[in-house]
Amino acid sequence: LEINKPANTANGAGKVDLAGEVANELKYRLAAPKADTDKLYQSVAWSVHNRLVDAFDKTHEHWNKEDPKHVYYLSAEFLMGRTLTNAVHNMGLQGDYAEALKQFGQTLEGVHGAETDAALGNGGLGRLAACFLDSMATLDLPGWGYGIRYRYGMFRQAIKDGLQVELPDYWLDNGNPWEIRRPETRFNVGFYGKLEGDKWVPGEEVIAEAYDVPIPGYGTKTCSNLRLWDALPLVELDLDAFNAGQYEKAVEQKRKADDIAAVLYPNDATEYGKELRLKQQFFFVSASLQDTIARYLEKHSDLAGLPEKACFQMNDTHPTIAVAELMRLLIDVHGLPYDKAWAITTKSLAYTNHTVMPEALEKWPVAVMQKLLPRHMQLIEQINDAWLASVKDHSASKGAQLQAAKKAEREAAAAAAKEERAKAAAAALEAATTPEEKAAAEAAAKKAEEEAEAALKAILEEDAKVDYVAEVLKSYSIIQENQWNKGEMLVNMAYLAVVGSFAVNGVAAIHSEIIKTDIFPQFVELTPEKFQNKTNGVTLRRWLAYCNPELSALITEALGTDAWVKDATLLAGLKPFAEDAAFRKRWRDVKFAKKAALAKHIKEVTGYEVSTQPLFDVQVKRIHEYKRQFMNAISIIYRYKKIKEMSPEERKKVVPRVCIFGGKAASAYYMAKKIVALVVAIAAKVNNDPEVGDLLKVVFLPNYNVSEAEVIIPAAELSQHISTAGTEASGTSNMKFALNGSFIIGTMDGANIEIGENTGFENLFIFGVQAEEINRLREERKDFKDYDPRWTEALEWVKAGAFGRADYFDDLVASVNDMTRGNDWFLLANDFASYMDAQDEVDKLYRDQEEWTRRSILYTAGNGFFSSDRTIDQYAKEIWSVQPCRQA
Ligand code: DL6
Repeated sequence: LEINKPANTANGAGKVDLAGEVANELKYRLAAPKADTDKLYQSVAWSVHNRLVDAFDKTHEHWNKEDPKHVYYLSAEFLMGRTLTNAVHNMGLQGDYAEALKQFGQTLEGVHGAETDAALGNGGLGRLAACFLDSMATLDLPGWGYGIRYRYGMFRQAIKDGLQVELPDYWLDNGNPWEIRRPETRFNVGFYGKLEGDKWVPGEEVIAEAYDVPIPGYGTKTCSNLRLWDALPLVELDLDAFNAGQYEKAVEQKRKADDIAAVLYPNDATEYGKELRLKQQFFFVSASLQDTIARYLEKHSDLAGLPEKACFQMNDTHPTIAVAELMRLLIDVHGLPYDKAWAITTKSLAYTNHTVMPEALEKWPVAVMQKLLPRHMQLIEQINDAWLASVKDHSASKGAQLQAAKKAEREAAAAAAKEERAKAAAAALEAATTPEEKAAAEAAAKKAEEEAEAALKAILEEDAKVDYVAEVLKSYSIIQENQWNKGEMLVNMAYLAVVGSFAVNGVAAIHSEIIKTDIFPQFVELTPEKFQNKTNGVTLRRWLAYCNPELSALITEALGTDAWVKDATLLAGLKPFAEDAAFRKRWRDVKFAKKAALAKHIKEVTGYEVSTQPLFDVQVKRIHEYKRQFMNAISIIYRYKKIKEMSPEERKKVVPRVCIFGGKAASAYYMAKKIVALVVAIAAKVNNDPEVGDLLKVVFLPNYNVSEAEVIIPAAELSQHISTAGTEASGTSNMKFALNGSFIIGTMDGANIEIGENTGFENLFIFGVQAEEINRLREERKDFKDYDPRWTEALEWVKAGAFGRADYFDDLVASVNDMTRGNDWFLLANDFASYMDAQDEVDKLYRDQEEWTRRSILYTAGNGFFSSDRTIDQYAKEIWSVQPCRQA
């Protein structure tokens, strides 16, 4: 059975008895006594696995023969979600498997839910990596992902007694049909130890063992690879120690290896957690680089040619130790001189920045680095020295310029002050009526002049002592002092990445500008050509075609082709249909069906019953103060309070809403956990208030993940992307919602701006201040007390304990409402009034369902630009120089 030549077409008719194959899997692999949904899912999955292996082998045979340049996407996160539906559809085999399943009285949709998500990621960054893999394969680009096979994912979120609890995510419990273990592909990775000159003798070693996850492209034979590493001990059981009764010591190596591949982002609140995180990063980077070099050397002998065959894209700072590790491998293992190694490294590495949040721009203490990776620290120092030497002249002239500019600025200020004084002295002289008064005025003026001159002289002398050249040079240094802990030196991993890469990119137009002006301005000055923008995108396969088959069918019917699944620009052809009342009715019917499916899901998961009539208003994303779920929660509290105060007549005018939240709070993130608790508490109160009924319901859906998103996004009518302007690098769920016809209420931040440009800003509910105003506002707000009364009223209610746990919520409220305890850094109070006004506009438009639907269609029609196929095509052409390599 060939992919994209399904058996039920003339091409491949009857080649494989799929039902028989499924039955074989059931009997021989699973030894299942009966075909329940779970076992049937597994059998189908194993059968699809066979197809994937075929496609994988053929693709790699072809690539092996052609030897094209590859891109290697190094990422600590891959948020893959479920595979079955995606794989079967991408390979064009859905008809065949549906047919096969009929013989078991089942459907593909029926077994789909039995699969556990592969949730090896935290949020947008990991899901982006997964979308990129889908697009690379679809575009036939030779490319692999590289990451870690976390045995317990990140964590499974549950709500217990109104609070988030974190549970292990046992996603591998039933085996994993989507991976191929490669015991023959193993590399040793060392840590700790000592340096003997330049020679590193690691004190601890683990084995990295490869698992391949085939990635089928859509509408192509290409099936690429995500290679994930598991960590194994060199010695699983130390028998001598065991026999000596030292049981813990006997399994110590195994325990240490287990820790490395256990969970994503172990809580780094402790020293051990921090070190483990760096250990994980180095572990997968080292294994991946060793692996690619080994494969390169199977065909080539001179490593100088590596950049013509391999490009490593570093996904955020997590894999940036690659700069030092590639140098180490080239110098220590392959015997290259430093300069040659540096030339290869800087031609092979590229870096994507995904955040401006200081806490997420990793900086490792030199002491930790020295202990865990002494050779790498030595190399980073060498890289830094060479780098600083190369910018010395530039720093000297920039320092001198700065010094001269400072002097000129001081002198200009002094001259202006002198002029003012002269005016004041003239006025005083004129006002003086007696000779004594005149003399006193002249003396005062003279004295003021002398004092001002002395002050200027003192300032200029102080300025002259400042070593501007050294300051400028310091701003370029990869190794910097910790500004919060004087004396501690840190390795700035983003700077290391910028210095070690040939390209640096942001992920949305505004973000790419902000990183140039605020994060890396000094580097931009030197090499402006290195800095690029690559606006994110999402795969339309998973995020429209497969998660919303009903809307897909309608789109295909309207456009007369399903080619939009691969060429998203074709969606623009939907625009005229927005004017067609009959089409609008069908569009609404689809949305209604998806809302009904979500309502059913909400009932199953939370027990809450929600009507399908109200506006479905959604905010799903990682819980973070900058994303401002708290502001949304406060607006809901206000809405609730007002509904309660209304007369029955007034209530008739209310636009009913179901407000849906989802998202995980990082386990050590204190405030984020309180935000989750507040939303859960609001839900408990509002949903049980008979006075409010269907006018307002609030839902927190626990354990937000890819599969949850696939149910939520198609049902959304309004989605919230309300980060403080300048803080959300891009956002990618905004693209998924828009493509599914959901309106956006949001700030001028991240990709919202480009979505506005594509959809027409008149169709978005934009509010809040602009990114350029943020710094000034943060300064001004130091004594800000002029809160919007709606804000104060709602917050007072929380403080008064209307939602219980008043003490527990106290510091959450204080963080935005009490300048002595928090400074409302993310400007919630500031943006609240315009947010509420935008919400009123939403209600107004929702009352006009025809107009609402018309614009909803324009969202889908307008946003084909946000296909990850477009993004990946740009990366391939403008950064990677990787060409498609397609089988005939
Ligand atoms: O680029 C993918 C994704 C963006 O869409 C989000 O806006 C951004 O927050 C996320 N970045 C990260 C990095 N860490 N932090 N914070 O997850 O990347």
